[in-house]
Amino acid sequence: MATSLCLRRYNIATHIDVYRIGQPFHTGSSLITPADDLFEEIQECPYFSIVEDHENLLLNRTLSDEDALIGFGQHVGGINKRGRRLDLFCGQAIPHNPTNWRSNGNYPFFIHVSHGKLTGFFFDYPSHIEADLGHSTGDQMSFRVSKPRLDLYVYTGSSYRELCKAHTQTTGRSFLPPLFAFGYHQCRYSYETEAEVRAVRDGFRENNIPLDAIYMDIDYMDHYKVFTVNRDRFPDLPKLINAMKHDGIELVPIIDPGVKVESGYDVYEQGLHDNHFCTDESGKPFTGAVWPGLTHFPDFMQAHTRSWWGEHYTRFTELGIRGFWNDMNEPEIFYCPDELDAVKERLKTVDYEAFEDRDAIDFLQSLSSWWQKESYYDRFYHTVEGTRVPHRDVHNLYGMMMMRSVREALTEAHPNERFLLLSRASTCGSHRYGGIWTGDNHSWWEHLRTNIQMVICLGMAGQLYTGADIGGHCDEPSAELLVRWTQLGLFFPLFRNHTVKESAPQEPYAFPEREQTIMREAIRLRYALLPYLYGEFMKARQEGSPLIQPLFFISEDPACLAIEDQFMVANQLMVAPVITPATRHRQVYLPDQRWLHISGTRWDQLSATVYPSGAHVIEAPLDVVPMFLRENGLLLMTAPCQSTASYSPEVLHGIAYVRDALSYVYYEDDGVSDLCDHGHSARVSITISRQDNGYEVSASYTEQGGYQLKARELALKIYDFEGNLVEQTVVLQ
Ligand code: MIG
Repeated sequence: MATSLCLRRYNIATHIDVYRIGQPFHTGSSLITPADDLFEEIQECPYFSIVEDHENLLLNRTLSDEDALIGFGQHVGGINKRGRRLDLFCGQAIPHNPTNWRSNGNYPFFIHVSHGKLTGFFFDYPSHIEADLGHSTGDQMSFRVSKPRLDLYVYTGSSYRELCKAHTQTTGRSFLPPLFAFGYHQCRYSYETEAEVRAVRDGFRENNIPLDAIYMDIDYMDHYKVFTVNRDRFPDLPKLINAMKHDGIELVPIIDPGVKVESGYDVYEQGLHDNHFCTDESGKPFTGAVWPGLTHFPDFMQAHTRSWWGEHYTRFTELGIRGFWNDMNEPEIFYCPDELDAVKERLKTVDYEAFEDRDAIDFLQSLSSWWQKESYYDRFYHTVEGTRVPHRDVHNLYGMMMMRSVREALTEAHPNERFLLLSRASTCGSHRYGGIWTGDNHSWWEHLRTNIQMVICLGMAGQLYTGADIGGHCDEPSAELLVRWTQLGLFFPLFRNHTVKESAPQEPYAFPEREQTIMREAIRLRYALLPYLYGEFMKARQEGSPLIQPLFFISEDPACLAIEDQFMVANQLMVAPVITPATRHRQVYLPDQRWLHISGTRWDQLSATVYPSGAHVIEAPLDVVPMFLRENGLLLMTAPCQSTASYSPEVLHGIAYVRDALSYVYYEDDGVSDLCDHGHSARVSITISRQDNGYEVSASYTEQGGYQLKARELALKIYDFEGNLVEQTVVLQ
């Protein structure tokens, strides 16, 4: 082991230090990467022992028995990943199994909890990190970084929220999603024709199930050529887009980065002509194969390529499209043509008579080795400011740079407008450009729990707009599983049902009356919760703190550290979803205080019961998702609409649980423009305090930048500490 390390430190702010090793690549994940000359050389890092091991860097730290390691974004392995191994290298990660150490997205941010002390770490590093979180040796965590250069951010503070804020101070705030992004979305691989898309619209509208978006998967394209539309299947896309908009539904097309090699195809020809593609060893465009067959991959590390690529999206936005999902951008590569050719050649020489031979059997077994080889990542290069950079060295940035390209182009083409951008691959900092879906999960009950854990850890890393494929991507859910998953998904920003090719229909209306009714009410509950959910998302975004939080964010009760199947939606509402089959009860842990248990199917017929702190078993019939409102908490709802296009929360229905006094700030903006970032929004400050003979309620609002508050009235159900109800209405004037 060599120890020629150059280790330096710079103190960015009281609670943020950066430790720099060698000359790190400027990833763009961090917005505050300090210049080299600010750093002072030091001998040791107080947090890790750091050694160079061949080409790698090894960072080790001893753990005490009860230390927790919390975070790491969407990797499988719980909220507390102590005892796990992770491979931080963006990759297609099917299935989301406990021993699948890869993930589509990479978030090397975590919080080390040790004897009540919290320290946050962010490895600003664009390639492979192997994290051993006490897996091989129970009392050691270690990180093996593939090159000896790195910026390690260290955050200190006394609360989880402070550390998360420090991380968003470093990596930026979430992008601004449009209001329609908070509606219910329906997807499948694929609605293949215009007629199918219309049928989905009809299915939702005829069954009175709210819907805001229908996704178009790869079959809408002409031979999977990116930025084309198959005219046989979608003869008049502009007309379809308008018809859907008329019904309050946005169409969201998929975009894959691979560009089909086909002479005469404009995207391919332009890419060749202007050197937009990643290059191989010899400097020619690198060829891999994905859905369209042979493809080249845009070099998103180049600024001119980013603006070229992003501009193509305006082909759709000019027709009214307001959202895109960007897939396959780890990038996923099925194969390289020479490997397939080699297999074909060998097949010609096979002596079929000799198939009993061990050799022949080995050969047959080796036949799939050409598929998705990791070594394909060693075959191409990016150009970064005139220098050739091996893809592997910047691998984890590909998805983020693709998103950056789209976001920047759309901001330029449509200043002030909001777009929903989703990505499959991502890393720290990606959230500035768009949100993510958590990749190809399965219709397994286990993935409900995984869904909660992923969304929580992503939010901690700043990635607020997330959700899993509801119902599961691979396989088919039972009616019960889909019901429970819909009841869970309704609390997460991306609320999207999606399934794989050739699976059974997974739209809620494809299920029997009983389950369909429950799902309709669950989706309506989501729309009813929009005043709370949307407002809290925007507040979380402004503060740079998570929206969906584990219980230990709001309670110091040490037992909360072990609870991974209950969560807070902002600071007022706790949810304890049912995540196991044939279950009609749920164990719930209520920390610190009394909670108001809210239960029911219809949003406007919720019952409320007071529970003391502690462990409880509560009833959770199939049509109920257990919710709890904290002491002095307020939950605002409004009558659900069929689409956010007609969202107008004039009457805010509040459930309040008042011990002595509560204060809450409700937030509203136009949902479509970025004017809210320039003060165009309204806030209502609500206080409710207990008096000898009832409550004193005050609600005063401020409108800024010319925005006019939609809310006109507050209709409150106020529960006292014992659960007695008083109704009170306040006009906002
Ligand atoms: O290799 O476009 O995660 O949501 O339906 C599969 C087809 C490619 C993976 C995405 C999934 C999408 C599917 N895609």
